[in-house]
Amino acid sequence: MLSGGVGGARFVRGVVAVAGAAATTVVGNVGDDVEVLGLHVSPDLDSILYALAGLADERRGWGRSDESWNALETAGVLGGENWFALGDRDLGLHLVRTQALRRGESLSAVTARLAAALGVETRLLPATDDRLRTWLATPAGEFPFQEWFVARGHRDEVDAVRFEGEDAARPAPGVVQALGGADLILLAPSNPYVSVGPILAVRDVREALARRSVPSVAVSPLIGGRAVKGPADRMLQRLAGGTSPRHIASCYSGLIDALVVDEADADDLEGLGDVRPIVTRTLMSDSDARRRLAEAALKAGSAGGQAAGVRPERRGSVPA
Ligand code: FO1
Repeated sequence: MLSGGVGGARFVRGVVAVAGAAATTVVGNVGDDVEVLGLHVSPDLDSILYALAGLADERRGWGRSDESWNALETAGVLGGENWFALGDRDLGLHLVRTQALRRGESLSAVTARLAAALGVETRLLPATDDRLRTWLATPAGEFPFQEWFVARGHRDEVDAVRFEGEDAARPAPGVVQALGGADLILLAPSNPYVSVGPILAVRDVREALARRSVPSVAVSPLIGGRAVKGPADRMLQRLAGGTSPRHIASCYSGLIDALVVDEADADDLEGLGDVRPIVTRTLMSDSDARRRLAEAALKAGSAGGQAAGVRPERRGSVPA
């Protein structure tokens, strides 16, 4: 599964509940990684880690539950950075990760260690160990992802998205092998531009997906053309020309065989071409809803007879 943070992490939990931790590999976005107070923060990897470890703040969708903010408050009083809310519990993870990276450990190696320490059995791989950063061009100038998203509250319309480092970025160890050996590939209901986009900006990852021999199923992050949270709808409107299922599918041209959309979008399924629509309820309001959505996506893949180039012997082999 390719996944961004908040919505992606919820979907990852559903997939793991249905398919099992050992059967699932998650490739996470690192384009919104940021250095704050000298610490390396990987928000999307952490949202997935915390979700799978049962430590996530479910309402916010990022950071940890039962969080306190004493260190951040002190940093603010002392004139340090406090625009990016790092909680006390969360900070512990950033300290360990940053120290490991400074010692020369790769992001994928330290992520695996953190996952194991938190009891997470699902394999979580960053898309790349190399530096890859998302930048947004807006009428007010170009901003790194978190400056646009958090500091400016993603209020600026986006004219273009750029991935610094994409030419040199190689997939992290295991990513291409996971895609090549999968029974099914899922694209989580994450923002196609800034959450899945940076993963696909790693050339070898995109190429592995383009030459897949198994079904690839994306889940739309929009319901009735609107984002549940965040700027995905505004970005699609401006960059793709609309917020219908076909506009989502256009972000993944040649990379998906089916698109899971909400019932609210069922009347708007024209223009999908070869992409098979699967209509279901996509709002992940609780664990049952997450599981139902995961089941629909897994079923879409295992019944993927219309997918071009699907190896027949691999169909239907997804554990459920
Ligand atoms: N999102 C916010 O809107 N404001 C924050 O202050 C903030 C802090 C933060 C700290 C750690 C972390 O793992 C995530 C955090 N997020 C925050 C979420 C994050 O910016 C975005 O949700 C993702 O980068 C987009 O997927």
